[in-house]
Amino acid sequence: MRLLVTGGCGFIGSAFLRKALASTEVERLVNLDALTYSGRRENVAELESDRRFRQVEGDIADAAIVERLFEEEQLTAVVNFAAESHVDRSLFAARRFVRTNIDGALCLLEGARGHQERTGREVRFVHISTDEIYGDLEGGDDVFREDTPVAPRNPYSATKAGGDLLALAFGRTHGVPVIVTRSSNNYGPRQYPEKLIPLMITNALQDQPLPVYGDGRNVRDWLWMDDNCDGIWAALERGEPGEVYNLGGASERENIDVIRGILSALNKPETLIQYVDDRPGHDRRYAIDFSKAQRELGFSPKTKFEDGLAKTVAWYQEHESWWRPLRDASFQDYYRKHYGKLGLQT
Ligand code: NAD
Ligand code: TDX
Repeated sequence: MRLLVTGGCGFIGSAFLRKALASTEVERLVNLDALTYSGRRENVAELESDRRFRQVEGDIADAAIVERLFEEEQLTAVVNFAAESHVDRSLFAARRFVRTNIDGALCLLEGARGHQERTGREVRFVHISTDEIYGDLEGGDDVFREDTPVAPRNPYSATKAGGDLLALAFGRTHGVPVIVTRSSNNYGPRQYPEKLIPLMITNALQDQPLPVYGDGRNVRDWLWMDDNCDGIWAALERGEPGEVYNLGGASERENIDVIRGILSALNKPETLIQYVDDRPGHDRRYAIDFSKAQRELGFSPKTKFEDGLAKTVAWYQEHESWWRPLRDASFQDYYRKHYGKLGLQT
């Protein structure tokens, strides 16, 4: 396999790169990453000595770079992780979400299609989507299935839905063997400390308040990032072109319970919890039926949430040098500037 991974300097992409390099099937591994605020070169540092690995700094929406990589590397597969990934940021800076999550996905699909047409060889294309494109579950026992209508409710999920549907359309209209995975919330080491779990851990480690949106009773399903990567790898190897696979963690939790778990693991007081205004358009509950991936890909989420959370807390405790520079003055400015505008106090 001659594989292009995009967004591999981010949280899930870097875990996937480590997994891919451990496989003898991979003859060449190229990581195209624009190194935005959430892309960290240090996340792939340990891989750079492997002669199969090539790191390229560039934008997935740049057609010239994408076409050049297909030519130079004679790629046979793509896994597209690159994205603007934070819902809160999409509330005040949606345009760059359109550029990366829609234009960027389109550019990679065009690149794969062009290469197939020039060489007559197929390019297997796994597009990483999200359960957020299904919208919201108001409670009860309902779950997202692959045939649940797509109904995104915030700018992030709307742009992810755009990329997802374009990918499926390219499979049908242009014969690119596209497979889409839609996973629930990932957690684990190296997640940028703006997302719920690492934000709460790093705030608690600094004895800063933990900002809980609304009543804290919104529910997310949590998937250990390496379990997600196992599912993505199986989709790359064995997924049926044109199909969508939900990947879930079977670990639904209310936010407030996740936060209490973090405080307890760090032996910090619950007085650090601070209820703040709700996120505009805050989805109430996500839950996912991943039986299709179990049946067809042999996927199963192996990591128990409490074990994964303990490992994550320990990682942030031991890797202050990784997260401390990310919690610097510009991070603070970002919160002051934008959260005020959204009516969120932190
Ligand atoms: P992340 O923000 O940690 O990483 C994103 C990476 O993409 C970064 O390395 C960044 O530099 C790179 N990137 C951004 N724009 C780019 C561009 N235009 N060109 C090239 N590279 C670019 O995100 P993550 O949490 O690792 O998410 C990875 C993927 O998984 C995303 O597609 C996201 O939508 C999806 N996803 C994430 C979760 C989650 O809980 N984190 C859940 C479901 C799906
Ligand atoms: O400070 C906070 N306080 C809070 O209560 C933050 C950052 C979040 N929250 C709540 C909002 C959500 O209910 O925690 C929950 C999780 O929030 P995020 O970590 O921002 O994730 P979410 O909005 O659920 O989106 C995530 O899952 C789907 C990822 O960021 C997406 O990339 C993925 O597609």
